[in-house]
Amino acid sequence: MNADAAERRDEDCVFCKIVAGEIPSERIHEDDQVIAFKDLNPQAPVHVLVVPREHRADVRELAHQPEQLAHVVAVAGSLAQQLADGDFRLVFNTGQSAGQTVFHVHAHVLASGELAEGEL
Ligand code: DGP
Repeated sequence: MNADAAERRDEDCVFCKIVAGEIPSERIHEDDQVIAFKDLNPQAPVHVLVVPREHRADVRELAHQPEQLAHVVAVAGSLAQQLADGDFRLVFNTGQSAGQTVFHVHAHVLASGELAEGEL
């Protein structure tokens, strides 16, 4: 874990534990700012969560770090290109009444999973 993520860790947060490797996940991307892994309960053929390493409750808090927010969107786009035809839905459930259940900001990347033209 990088130093910033360690500083911003919430001991009770399931996604902080996934970031730290203490809970297993099917990771498909990681870099110094974010990790991405398959959702436990997929709602589409491709359903990946892009999660900043640093603990922030929701996208309203992440908006104070615009570079990190832009990076989340860029990673979502490149995963949709890699895993589907490039088109995707990007969902940030924000707040309990909007369906947020894990209060560590994450972007749901939902896509059809169809291969891009020319692949296999
Ligand atoms: P939300 O409702 O927007 O807070 O979405 C939380 C998502 O996180 C939900 O679709 C299920 C997923 N999830 C919760 N716990 C785990 C876990 O331990 N592993 C994985 N891979 N996904 C999880």
